[in-house]
Amino acid sequence: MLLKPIYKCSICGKYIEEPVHCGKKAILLLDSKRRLMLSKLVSGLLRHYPWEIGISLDREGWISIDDLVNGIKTKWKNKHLYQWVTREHIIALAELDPKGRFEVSGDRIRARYGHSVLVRIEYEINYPPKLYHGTSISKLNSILKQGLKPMNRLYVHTTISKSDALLNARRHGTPVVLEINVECLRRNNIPVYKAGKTVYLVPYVPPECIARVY
Ligand code: HQG
Repeated sequence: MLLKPIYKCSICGKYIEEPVHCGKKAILLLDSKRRLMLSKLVSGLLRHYPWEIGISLDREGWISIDDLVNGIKTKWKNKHLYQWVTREHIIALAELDPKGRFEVSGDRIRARYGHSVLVRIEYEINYPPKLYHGTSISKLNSILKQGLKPMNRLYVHTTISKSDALLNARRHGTPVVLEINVECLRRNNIPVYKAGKTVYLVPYVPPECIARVY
């Protein structure tokens, strides 16, 4: 994953990915390396292990941004690497996330998808024309037999972007991209939820709804 640095406009205060804004040099807020490490940590904490920094998510996955910052700086096992973190870094990270991984509302933040922790987020039902899922060739036989299951997460994660599916597949081994027949999901009364910019969640994809294997 390649992430651009995040800057803050010295005139209008907007968070941006370009070093110049409003005709002036902007202030560097997060370089690429810090942005990536903070994004991975916050994703992990809000999806899988909030207790590692002594916080718990509410029913809908929310946590106060101040509690998150404070927990990272005082309780995270590698806290010495994160003493620079402020609430502004968290807000900028969430606002500019390319996949819409995070949602900020007032003083709170939550992950939009990816959870293994039990949360109930109300998503909009949305059946796009096509969906893809990236996985590895070693899992293919089992998937074609049993369908796509959420495994350790609350939902099966799919995407409208074939290239995102391929990127995700590469995480798992020899990449395979599955095309899902969305009409088939609808016929089977299986809901599809829009969770991120390109990420859609499905409780289960039966084998007969897997249309093609790339
Ligand atoms: C596989 C990234 C055997 C499934 C991505 C996958 C995503 C089966 C693995 C998000 C199976 C679970 C989540 C079956 C499913 N038999 N294997 N019946 N059913 N599997 O990591 O979808 O960048 O929990 O194919 O873009 O890879 O982090 O899920 O290989 O949206 O924001 O079980 O993570 O988003 O793996 O990735 P994961 P995922 P972020």
